[in-house]
Amino acid sequence: MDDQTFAQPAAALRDARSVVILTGAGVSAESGIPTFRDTMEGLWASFDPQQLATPEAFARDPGLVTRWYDHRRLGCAACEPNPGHLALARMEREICALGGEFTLLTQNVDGLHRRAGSADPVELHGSVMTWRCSETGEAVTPPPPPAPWPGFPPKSPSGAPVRPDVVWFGEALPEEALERSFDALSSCDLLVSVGTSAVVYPAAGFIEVAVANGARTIEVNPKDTPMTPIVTWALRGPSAGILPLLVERAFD
Ligand code: BV8
Repeated sequence: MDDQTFAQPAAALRDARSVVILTGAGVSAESGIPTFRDTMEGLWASFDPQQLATPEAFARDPGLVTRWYDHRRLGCAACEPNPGHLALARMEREICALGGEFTLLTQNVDGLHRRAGSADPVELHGSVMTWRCSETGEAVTPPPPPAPWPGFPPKSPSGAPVRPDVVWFGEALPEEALERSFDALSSCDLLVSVGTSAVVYPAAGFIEVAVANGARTIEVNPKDTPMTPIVTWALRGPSAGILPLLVERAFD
């Protein structure tokens, strides 16, 4: 990718006064966390994430579903933020130092943005690091990684199965996450979409909302997505390579 490719998006980032970032599983790919569209490895190769990430799957087989999520919890805990996560944390500091507003919306449940130093990521789809009683909603703390739950499904003090604090297909996103998202989207002048296939709603629709509100948009992804036709700039490549270059070009 030649230097000229970054000139305009970097200038737009430097001049932006209200930035929204939307990330998907691709931003964590270079940390070693498989994306949803990668074939899942090992034991999970024969399962479809969209079949496991539902309340129906949990009701049908809470043991299998919680075993899958605990495998992901420990996998995420063993991974480190990559240069793409770190570049987003620097971008936030630079924009805020210039008096601008910055909101990071993530579809990821791996906790890597917070570990990379992002101040207050909006976890649209929750977190695999925290779990709760499936009946009372009360928090139930999992064993500290690398220890797995002792048994599956884990049970809460009330005896009900414990579930991960993630949003499953068919479940509503947290009210506060939606409010913060639409509040930021209503006034943003630049949205950067990173590592998302842009097929899961309502998150994918946030890109259309930003465009409709007059924001310019940057898409960072090795491949085209259904939103590519409406973005201002498409930066084709892995985010761990692209994001540091974009941030350096804008702020160094
Ligand atoms: C809702 C948490 C309504 C769990 C996730 C029928 C019934 C019910 C709902 C629906 C329905 N039909 C449609 C819907 C809506 C549904 C939906 O959108 N379905 C899709 C499949 C059509 N949405 C929902 O159900 C949402 N809720 O609508 O509620 C409602 C309202 C009121 C009351 C009740 C209900 C909830 C959706 C959230 C589901 N939970 N995750 C978990 O993690 O297990 S979704 C999960 O999949 C992720 O969070 C993420 O959102 C999505 C995967 O997308 P990506 O993150 O983009 O990852 P993906 O693998 O797809 O792509 C990776 C990308 O990275 C690729 O583009 C690739 O090119 C790129 N990449 C690869 N390497 C790199 C890279 N990019 C950069 N650098 C690299 N190195």
